[in-house]
Amino acid sequence: MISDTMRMRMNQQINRELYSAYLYLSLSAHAERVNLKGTAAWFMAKHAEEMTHALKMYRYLLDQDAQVELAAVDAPPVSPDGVMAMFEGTLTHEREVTAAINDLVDLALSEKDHATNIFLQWFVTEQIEEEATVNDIIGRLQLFGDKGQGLLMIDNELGTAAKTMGQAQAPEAGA
Ligand code: OFO
Repeated sequence: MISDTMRMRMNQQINRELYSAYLYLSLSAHAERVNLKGTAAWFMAKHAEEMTHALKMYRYLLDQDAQVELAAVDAPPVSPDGVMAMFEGTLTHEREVTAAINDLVDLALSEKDHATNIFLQWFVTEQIEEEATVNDIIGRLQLFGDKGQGLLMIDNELGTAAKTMGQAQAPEAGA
């Protein structure tokens, strides 16, 4: 049993996770259109990850006999030009998600809601990893360049990373 406030806030977080999935799907499409296939695959894998985050929360609410209330998902912004801007935007977004997760943990603690607190710890850890991964990509873009050979190398790395990140891959062009 969770409080009405927690139910409402968890539903808002489901919406935020779905928005994240939508944002990364949009970035994947943009990357593919500018021929960054590895980057497109990486954002597609991120899209799949965010869907699993939303579904974890969805499952938690149902397991707590709480209502799932799906709201409209905002449209993502027009994707920025340049791979650096794409990853900087991703980092900014993930930091906002981290703050939202931390707020949820604060609420769980203030309500002495131990079950939700334990449930949310997985997300706390996940956000550390997500921010670190994106920070690392930005660092490599700064080091090797976000154009020409440096970008080609990093795009290849992102394509390889996408394979280990999950099931989802950017659909083959023309498939
Ligand atoms: Fe769901 O972790 Fe990113 O947003």
